[in-house]
Amino acid sequence: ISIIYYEEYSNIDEIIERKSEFEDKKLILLIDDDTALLMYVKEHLEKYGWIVIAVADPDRAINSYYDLNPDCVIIDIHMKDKNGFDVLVQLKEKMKQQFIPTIMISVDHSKETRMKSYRLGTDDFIQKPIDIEEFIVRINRQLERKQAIDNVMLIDELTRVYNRKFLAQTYERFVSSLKRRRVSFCIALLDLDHFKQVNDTYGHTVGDEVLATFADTIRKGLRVNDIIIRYGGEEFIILLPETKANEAKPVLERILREFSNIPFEANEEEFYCSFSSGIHEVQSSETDITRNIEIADGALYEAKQGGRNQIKV
Ligand code: GH3
Ligand code: MG
Ligand code: MG
Ligand code: MG
Repeated sequence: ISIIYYEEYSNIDEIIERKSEFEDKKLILLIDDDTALLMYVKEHLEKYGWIVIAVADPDRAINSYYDLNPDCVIIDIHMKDKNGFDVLVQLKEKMKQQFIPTIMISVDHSKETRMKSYRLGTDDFIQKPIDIEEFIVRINRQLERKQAIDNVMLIDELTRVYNRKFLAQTYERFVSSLKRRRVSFCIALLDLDHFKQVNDTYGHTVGDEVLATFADTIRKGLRVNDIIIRYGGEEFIILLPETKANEAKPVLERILREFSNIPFEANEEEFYCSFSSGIHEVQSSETDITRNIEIADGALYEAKQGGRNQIKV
């Protein structure tokens, strides 16, 4: 990473190539034709723990937008070959329904320029010369807004795990690191056993409690990098990075033991639940998401056929 840090400005290809290394870091795309400013800002922001992609060529930034997938975009309004407003409009088109905060920066902070920026949909406007302390605070505020919006959009309310919308992008990330670094990952499909009976006997509210407890138990039993997704009503998908099937199985078995020992109470009665799971280790020779989920589903089916309350690979 240190190579990228102190270059004059960023090597976009290298950043795309190494993106998975700074997955947990915020990525800021900074577009300005003033390379001295790029260097100055980049150095300060990176001290703050963000990754800054500093580019002087706006078209290059626009063309690599999807690969970079930044958390915040900062655009200079007055550039040699291109108007920052046009860059904003073009990027906004690419962002579609996704929320990515944008900040316009300019020496010209006339009301007209500011109003035009806001009308085109920018989230903030900061005048040059840049006061770096204030700049950092305002960027941070935008990053927090984005985080809050992402959390609402991608998290299932009942179980507090990711919803289905999060699956495709996470899966693609795992596949790209499988291809690049040859590290396998596993998909586990989990489905509560006889859950319809729980609802029928104790009611939907109790069923909801069981679901929430199920998700909590999965969460407690996993590592921080494992991803839990509510795939359907009482069906969950876990993506386990850098994990082989023979490593995933004992993890799931421990979660199953844990969960099946939790007493639930309803109608002055105590009852227990269990789940079944199918695990599949994704291979670089077959990376299609639908196909791989199908294979995990096949293993889940076997677990159900084998009497439920068990894990199959
Ligand atoms: P199996 O062991 O074969 O999986 O049996 P099952 O009864 O769990 O399977 P089935 O797919 O027939 O039933 C799933 C039930 O899950 C049906 C549906 O009412 C219930 N369900 C789905 N989403 C929710 C939810 O959000 N809350 C509650 N309480 N129930 C839900
Ligand atoms: Mg300029
Ligand atoms: Mg089901
Ligand atoms: Mg079920």
